[in-house]
Amino acid sequence: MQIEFPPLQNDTILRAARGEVTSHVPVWIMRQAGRYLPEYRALRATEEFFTVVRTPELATEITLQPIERFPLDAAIIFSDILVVPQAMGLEVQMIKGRGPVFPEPLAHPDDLKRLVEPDVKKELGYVYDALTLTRKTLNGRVPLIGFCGAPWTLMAYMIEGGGSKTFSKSKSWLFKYPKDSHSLLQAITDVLIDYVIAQVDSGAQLIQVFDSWAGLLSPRAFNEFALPYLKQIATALERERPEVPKTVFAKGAHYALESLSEAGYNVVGLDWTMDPRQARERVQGKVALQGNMDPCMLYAPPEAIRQEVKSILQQFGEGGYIANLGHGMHPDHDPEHARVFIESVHEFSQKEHMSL
Ligand code: 1CP
Repeated sequence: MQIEFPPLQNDTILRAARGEVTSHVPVWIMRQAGRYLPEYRALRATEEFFTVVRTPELATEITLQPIERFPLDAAIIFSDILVVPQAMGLEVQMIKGRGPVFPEPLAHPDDLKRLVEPDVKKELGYVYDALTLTRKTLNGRVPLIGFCGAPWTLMAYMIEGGGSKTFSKSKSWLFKYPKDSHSLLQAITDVLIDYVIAQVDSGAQLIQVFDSWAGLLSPRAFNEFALPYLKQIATALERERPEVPKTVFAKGAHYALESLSEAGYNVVGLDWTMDPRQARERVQGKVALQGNMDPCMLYAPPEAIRQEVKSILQQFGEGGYIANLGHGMHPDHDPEHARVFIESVHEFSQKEHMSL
């Protein structure tokens, strides 16, 4: 049964994702809901991270916090990529000052037996409820983005047990146990496909896949262990829910830009290390681009941020462009500097400014 939602009043991000020229460049920020916002910290002072994620009213409230503050062109559902490993049977704790920790990560291929094939409708139902409530509460102001982690990035966390500098345990699996690695990646992909389709059915209007650790792989390893699974997700979404645009953000994967532009996604997200003009040339108009201001630029004075935004907009040029940072907000960023970023994207990209 299809859920009825209020009509959308601002669809610029959806049209830009399809490559169109829009009245202004749409903008959102990765991690726009989070620790740099005092209202987020206030709520987190009394509620555990995963309690917030699992309580639709709280997840909706936090998703809307940056929307209430800033003229953003999209909301992203407050959740985490690690809810999928949780649903597959691994415990994940959020430790203050350290981030996510798996007390019992996958240490050896024998441990794959510990994973369960989840009933995603049941195990991740709280995400769908949060999406539906958020979409209704947004009341058509801006589109709602759903997301998941990419198979390789999730595998890396499941083996590493948390964040890591080198991710050498998970990378060594690829080379020591290639067959088991493929089984794990396929098992994760199967879950993700059901998961993102159900996100669309619950209210997500664009899906972003985060391959945060793609940059750790060699081009050859990426082509064998990351790309085929990213393609499976895009292909399944295109077949099942073609109306919803798809974005892939493979951080650090410079070498893969051409193949990512042919992987079935509408938008490719860029980190700040890539040159916008060269990226445009390399993707040959096959996809829209998203990004890519260095998050550390937000520590600069407002006028420097404005100049950087102007330059980035000029380098990306018109149409098929979604402004964002090259990675997420940092907890010590000043929210007013995020405002300068967002407002100057709008100011400098209004039609009458484009010719200046
Ligand atoms: O203490 C806290 O309040 C937790 C901080 C936090 C937040 C705000 C975590 C823990 N996750 C989130 C929310 C989150 N995570 C969102 C919300 C929506 C938004 O963008 O506003 C999203 C999209 C994510 C996705 C996510 N989680 C990624 C992919 C994006 C990226 O940054 O590369 C990754 C890698 C994670 C894992 C994770 N969850 C949290 C942390 C601190 C981390 C990184 C751990 C590490 O590797 O060091």
